Amino acid sequence: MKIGIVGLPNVGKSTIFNALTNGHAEAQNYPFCTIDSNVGIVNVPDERLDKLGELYKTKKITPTTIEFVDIAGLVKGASKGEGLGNKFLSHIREVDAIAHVVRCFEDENISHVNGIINPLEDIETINLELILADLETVDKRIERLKKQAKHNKDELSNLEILEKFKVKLEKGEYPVKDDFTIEEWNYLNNLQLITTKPILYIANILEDQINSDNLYLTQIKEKVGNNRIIPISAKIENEIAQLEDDEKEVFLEELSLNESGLDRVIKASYDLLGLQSFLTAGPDECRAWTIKKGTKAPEAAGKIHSDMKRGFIRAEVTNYNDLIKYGSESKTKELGLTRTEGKDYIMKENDVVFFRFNV
Ligand SMILES: Nc1nc2c(ncn2[C@@H]2O[C@H](COP(=O)(O)OP(=O)(O)O)[C@@H](O)[C@H]2O)c(=O)[nH]1
Ligand SMILES: [Mg+2]
Repeated sequence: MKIGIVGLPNVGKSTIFNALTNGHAEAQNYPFCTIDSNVGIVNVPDERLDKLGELYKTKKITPTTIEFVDIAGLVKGASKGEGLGNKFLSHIREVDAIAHVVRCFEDENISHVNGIINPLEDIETINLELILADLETVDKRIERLKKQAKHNKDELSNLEILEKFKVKLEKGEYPVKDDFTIEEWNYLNNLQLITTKPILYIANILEDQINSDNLYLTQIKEKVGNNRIIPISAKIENEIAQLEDDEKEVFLEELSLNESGLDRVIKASYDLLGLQSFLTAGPDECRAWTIKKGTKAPEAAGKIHSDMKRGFIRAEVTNYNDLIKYGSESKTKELGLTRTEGKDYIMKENDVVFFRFNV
């Protein structure tokens, strides 16, 4: 899974990217300092793995990962070639979801492209560029479909979907899933469009306002909805990223936070993308694997190895909480809490699984 971090220059994208990846993307006070997109792989925090590790006495803990890309160069007019122009667009097309960083911090030493902090206008500016980019893609495709529809009537219904989508874009409205049927949305989703990708907004706010009401934050919440916005302080996150795990907890407690903002970003991204994880556990390794919600057992087995999918026989499934509660697999088996599931089983959150397969 790949998430692209976008936003106007100097909003804190690279600072957040660095904190997320502990990496080396440059964070500097220049609008276009990150010319190439930076890619970083991040572990998805999962305390269940540590508990399973204790239970199975293994030190090998392998969390599942998310890839973040720091995408620079998005400014007003970018879809027409301003800033880094269309270069950013190809990077955004490749991601599964967008994390849109919005500047809510005031700092007179750090310039804002428009000279003034105005999160709502910033969101509009970026979203309009994305809309314009999609409008171009859609126009081209409509032209092509019109020609094809003369020979192939099936394309007529696709043409209708695209026309409906285009009407939205032309009004400057950001398309939302609810305006389309599932079939329509699925079709649109396969077209490498940008505005159909799930979006999460990250409000970068001042370090001393992280626990208080922030006017900007309230404004954004009203605009995009409560569950789409994650307030964080890039400065604090950067400090947290430098700490060891036990120091981290103390630091978070001092700030009256129970989780780092980045952990919240990662978890929210999971929800946003309709993803969940399942677990495998044993003396050799305890590991989390990412799947889409609704994935069936053989498909999930295929995440581990294609042979496991091909030769799938059954899955032995124990709920993580049962396993922790009763302390061992033999106990959950004895109590009938370890179930045998077949190929139509839909994986659930908190499943600890052992797959049986033929080679
Ligand atoms: N005061 C303050 N400065 C920040 C914060 N986040 C980023 N900055 C600074 O703003 C400047 C631009 O940040 P950067 O991450 O490079 O922005 P980008 O252009 O969006 O990648 C850098 O000098 C950062 O140190 C913040 O939360 N508070
Ligand atoms: Mg940057």
